[in-house]
Amino acid sequence: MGRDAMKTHDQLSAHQHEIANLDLRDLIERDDRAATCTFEHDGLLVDLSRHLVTADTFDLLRKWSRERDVFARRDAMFAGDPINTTECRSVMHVALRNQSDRSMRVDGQDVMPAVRAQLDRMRSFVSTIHDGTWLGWTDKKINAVVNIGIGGSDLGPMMATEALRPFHVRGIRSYFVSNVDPSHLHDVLEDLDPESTLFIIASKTFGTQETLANAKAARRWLVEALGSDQAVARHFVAVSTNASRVESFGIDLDKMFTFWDWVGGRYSMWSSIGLSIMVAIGPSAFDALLQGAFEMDEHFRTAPAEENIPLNLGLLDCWYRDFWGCASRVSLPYDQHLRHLPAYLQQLEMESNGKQVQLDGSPVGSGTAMVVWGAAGTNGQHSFHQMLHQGTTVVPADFFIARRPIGDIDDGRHAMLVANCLAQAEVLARGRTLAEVTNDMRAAEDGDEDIKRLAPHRVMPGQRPSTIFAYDQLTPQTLGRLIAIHEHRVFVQGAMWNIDSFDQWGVELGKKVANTLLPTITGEQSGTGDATSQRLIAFLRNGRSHSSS
Ligand code: G6Q
Repeated sequence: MGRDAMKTHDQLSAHQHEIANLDLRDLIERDDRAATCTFEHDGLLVDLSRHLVTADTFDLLRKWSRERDVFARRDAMFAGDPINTTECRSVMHVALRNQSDRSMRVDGQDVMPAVRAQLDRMRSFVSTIHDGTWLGWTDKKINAVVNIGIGGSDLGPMMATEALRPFHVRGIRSYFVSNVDPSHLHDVLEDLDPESTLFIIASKTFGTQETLANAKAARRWLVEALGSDQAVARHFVAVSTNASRVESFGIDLDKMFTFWDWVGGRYSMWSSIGLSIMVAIGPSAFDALLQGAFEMDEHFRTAPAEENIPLNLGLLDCWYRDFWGCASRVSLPYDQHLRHLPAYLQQLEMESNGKQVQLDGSPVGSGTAMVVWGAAGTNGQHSFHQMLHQGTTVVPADFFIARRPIGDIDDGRHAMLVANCLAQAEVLARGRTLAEVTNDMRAAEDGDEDIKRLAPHRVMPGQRPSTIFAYDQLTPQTLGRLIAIHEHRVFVQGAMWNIDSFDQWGVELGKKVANTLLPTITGEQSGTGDATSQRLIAFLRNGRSHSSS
């Protein structure tokens, strides 16, 4: 860290000590709260009023971000510079949703013609599925699409497909198989008719063990049912960057949709990895998804620091991680369709920023990615929210809530959803003091003995920060905006910590070691793995006792 940044860091530390003594109840009532802590972008409200901050906090955090050159790094990303330094790659998922006529360059080459060409191929293919000109091997119309992929080739498409369920094209059901546990594919195939099922094999590398094993199993299932290898051509398409592996798997290249090494797996739902999303919602809704993301790219690229939503969100994350010691953040969509959002954000943030060294290889010297977790509300209220309210750890919370549900299905329950969402945020921030609990108990005519015994258990500490993301309806455009905000928020965190947010060496080592252990587990080889793995393999292969082996 440079000297200036160090000074600002010290100022922020001192400022944190001052803020720690302020009551969030008072902060919330301050007149400047709406001006300094709420951000609105075309119907999307990001409310940061319930954070442990003052206007000075934001000033200091933004100063710190100037010293860490966050906007310069952002500009380098948009310019196609190889900011993924450990893999020498550009980071250009923003090109995938560029709706302007600006060129986007990687190695001096405008990638927009290739991006648009792939999108056109996807649109034509999806239209043939929808209008029934693409038929299965026995000339049946396709009515089920199974995306086989894992990690970035699964979580984004699955989250978005589920989020946009009200926009699904009728007559096609979507399924996602990721786990190599045979039960996953088995349970999905159980309900499907091979004659009308299409598989999308989604893998950037086309070398991921789980995906290839599941794809082979799906192909066996299909060929056995339809009685011909040739059926594969009508029931399998691939999405990948690796044409030769796709071909050796047995999928013709005219059935392959491509993307590029400058698209990271967890940033790839906007590329042809989003084919399953497009099949589910149709090309124009997919365009709206891209449009929403593009709007946020433009906002992130051009909005001044004071108004920049991803910047301020990312800075707040660093504020809690670096100065309050918060190790986790909870994601609480009060929107059933966003129930997979926490898992998606978990990968986005933890895989991107779960790093320990800076770009030059030296230790970061502070905490990095928080543990991101969560579940849809109101369900979580009947479970882990207890810990959020009264546990000993402060967990900043993100709430997501729509102004109105999609379609004509409301009978007053949406108002309950809103009430619960706002109530949770309020209780987390305001808590319940001993005096308030005591008064309530007196009003309920509880005896002194009971009050003395029970009141401490009912006290809520409060002072627990949260963000509200409020939007009109969960449309494709809104989803695009929300996801792009989070991609850029994660970018800001990474820039502040000076780490490479776009590599994933931990994930890759895991893949490699699993491939090394496999032959010992199948019995083709022996002795791979460390002593503990070998004992466990003996137990798992033969049922021999762990200790006696
Ligand atoms: C994402 C990660 C990882 C990856 C999967 C699947 O950023 O690198 O989650 O997406 O391991 O990889 P393939 O798409 O290559 O099968």
